[in-house]
Amino acid sequence: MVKLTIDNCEVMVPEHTTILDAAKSAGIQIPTLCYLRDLNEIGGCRVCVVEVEGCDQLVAACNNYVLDGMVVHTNSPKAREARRTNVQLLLSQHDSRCTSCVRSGNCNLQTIANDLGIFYLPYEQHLAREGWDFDFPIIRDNDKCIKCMRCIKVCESVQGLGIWDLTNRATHTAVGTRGRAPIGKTDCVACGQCITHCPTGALRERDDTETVFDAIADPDKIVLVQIAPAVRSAWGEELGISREEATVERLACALRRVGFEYVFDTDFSADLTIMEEGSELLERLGKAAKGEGDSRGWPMFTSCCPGWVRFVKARYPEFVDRLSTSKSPQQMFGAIAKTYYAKVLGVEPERLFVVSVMPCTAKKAECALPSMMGEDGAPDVDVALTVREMVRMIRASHVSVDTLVEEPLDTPLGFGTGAGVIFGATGGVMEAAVRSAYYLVTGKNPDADFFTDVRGLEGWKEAVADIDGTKVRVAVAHGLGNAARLLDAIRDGRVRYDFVEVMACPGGCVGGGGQPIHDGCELAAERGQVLWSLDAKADIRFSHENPDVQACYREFLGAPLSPLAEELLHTDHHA
Ligand code: HC1
Ligand code: SF4
Repeated sequence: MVKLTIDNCEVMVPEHTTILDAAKSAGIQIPTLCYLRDLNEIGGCRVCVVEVEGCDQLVAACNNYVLDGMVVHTNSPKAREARRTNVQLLLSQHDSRCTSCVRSGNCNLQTIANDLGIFYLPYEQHLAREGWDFDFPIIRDNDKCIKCMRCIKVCESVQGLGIWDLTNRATHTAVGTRGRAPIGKTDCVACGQCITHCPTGALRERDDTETVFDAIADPDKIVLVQIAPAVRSAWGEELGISREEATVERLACALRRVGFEYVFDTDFSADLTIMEEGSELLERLGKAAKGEGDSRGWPMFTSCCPGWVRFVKARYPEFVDRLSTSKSPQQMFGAIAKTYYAKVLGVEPERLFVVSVMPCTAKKAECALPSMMGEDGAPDVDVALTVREMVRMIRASHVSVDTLVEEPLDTPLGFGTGAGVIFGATGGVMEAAVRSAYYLVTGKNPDADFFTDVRGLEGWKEAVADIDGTKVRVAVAHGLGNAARLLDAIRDGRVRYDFVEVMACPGGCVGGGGQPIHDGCELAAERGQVLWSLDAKADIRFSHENPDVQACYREFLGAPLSPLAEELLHTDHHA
């Protein structure tokens, strides 16, 4: 152990503890901007500088370690003055019009500047004034970039993509796409991880809220909204509602007050996805067992995460054929809404305007794919909103959250099973699929918890699911860096699997790039627990037992993989 003094407090911490963590253990919160634990510990922003007795220079607390007998002052005049100057210099290259910034009120730079009493900017401002493709789901505004490098690091180290890089030199240093390519021409998969790891408003999603408000105001349109599984784990965070209170039924109430006519659940179509994807897997395994050829190759990969699908197309095109042809639950919902549900309502499909609320930014790109349009050329899903956009709409609609009550979702697309809920956490799609595969093979249900081997946050998990004697080799990865390692191992013949689930974001959709932002905090594990416990409490925990899914097959689709199901619920990833 090391004994030191920080701001007149005696502190005992293990060796190799940073000054930042040592201070934290004594209840002293040193401000940081660029720091991200284990990811970005470069000491670049110089906001965490502290004075150490005996040292001529101030030191960064985030990447300097404690020494026995050290005496640290985190808020001495010298440290405070340097911190203030450093923040003022950052602001000299920062568009500080906070009122028109999406991160106003949730910006670490804003908070630190305020706490330091910076109420005027002494240095002349130089802004970048760069252009951007505002149609892309990820928007970069370099006037707000403080060059903390977090986006570079998360994209490179966690997602293995390396889209961002430093551009220019000296005072003109900026962050942009590597080689300054237009963002749409890079391999960016639009996962949004750079957004949720940005400390300011330099990165944000394309805002589609006005399009939705316009649709709601249009008397000719019937506006439906679907709520993705992982949204229920996090939507209350920005609104100050506890996890217990922030139920999907309360969210239904909020969305109706915003003006949505029907509120449905993507869990419904997650169950539908299991029926289609599970049947596809079993059909392919059956053919393989009979020795019938299959040119697509193994394993079969899940295809519900659009960031992952874009990643395969961009970086591993030889594996595109191995993606399940099943559309994602978001897209299946839209396709069913504009056909089956239009019939239930007895209205022309053109009148339906389908919105989805997703924990994801890549869903915006997915719903715009040419392969995700109906026969008439209209999109299955008209607009995909992130949770952050949805929260802005709730606020803009003057909904007072303490008056929200639990309201049932609409039927028949508003019911999902426990298996549908866990889609939002890494391993959940696999677990849901194995539960129903067991039934489809044997005609009887296993215990709902018979296969839990791929739960947990390890980056790459593998297991063998025993389906009544048939061994199915499965793997689960989350975070595209982990996915790349897994794909390389498959390509090199080091591992062999039958079925693989990949989610682009760490933790799965609960850690999605469209979720509420809490600077420097990873909440995927906590949010995932919400979904696992909703599943444990659910009355129905098997996708094939979803009565609304059963009715949809009985009344409309026929059976999984029927010609109509193929037409509406499957896609060609090459298209
Ligand atoms: Fe997801 Fe999915 S789980 S991809 O993370 O398969 O976004 O929540 O909606 O479509 O169901 C996201 C979540 C989501 C789809 C489902
Ligand atoms: Fe990288 Fe994802 Fe950001 Fe694109 S959206 S730059 S892939 S982190």
